[in-house]
Amino acid sequence: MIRAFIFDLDGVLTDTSEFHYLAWKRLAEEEGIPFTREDNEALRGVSRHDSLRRLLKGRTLPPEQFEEWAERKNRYYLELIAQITPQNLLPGALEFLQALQKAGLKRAIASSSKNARWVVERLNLLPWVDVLVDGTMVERSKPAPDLFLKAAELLGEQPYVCVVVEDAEAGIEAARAAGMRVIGLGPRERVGKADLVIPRLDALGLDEILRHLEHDS
Ligand code: B16
Ligand code: MG
Repeated sequence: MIRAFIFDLDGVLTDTSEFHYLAWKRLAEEEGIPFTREDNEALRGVSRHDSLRRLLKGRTLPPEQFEEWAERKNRYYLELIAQITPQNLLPGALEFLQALQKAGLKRAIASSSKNARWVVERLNLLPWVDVLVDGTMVERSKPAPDLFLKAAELLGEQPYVCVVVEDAEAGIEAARAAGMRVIGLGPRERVGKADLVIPRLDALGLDEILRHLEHDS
């Protein structure tokens, strides 16, 4: 029985992952640290501080400098997302939320991002979800299950009736740790550990997705 869907934000409902990449890249160039698109793949769904630790690849910084770098990256990110509108929704995102609402299924967004509320407001998505959980509301970020468990709690549902939609390896791990089924969006190398892998949200209809997930459980 499936009663609720919990969506990741960056990379699932909107493509802010590109803006995260450009902001980290700018910081890395300023500081003379090599940083490629491939390096950025490992940062999907990972919190700001954990991302900076990965970008540093074992190098350490004094705490104050670490904070300054994290804040600088965030400033660059905020500059890039200042112009976000509902046109930045990924194909099928709004339609999928609408189909869920029509089918009487609950909807939440659970993002590691501390900027998630602002982005969700700009995308005009608040009317389509029951619950929004962001990186300011839990201690541990993905791959810990906390964001998804918090979303289930606020939805008033048990984890086993929830389905997570994720684009990140860390997010899929988090959903599994929460005891939820998970749909992976993107290439198998990245999201192959999900229960169902699809290239993008508009690739399958809701009925077909539910059939796949219920058949496999
Ligand atoms: P912020 P998600 C994640 O969002 C991003 O995928 C990840 O790249 C980012 O570092 C993280 O949010 C924290 O974001 O710096 O805005 O707090 O994929 O969980 O929606
Ligand atoms: Mg994501």
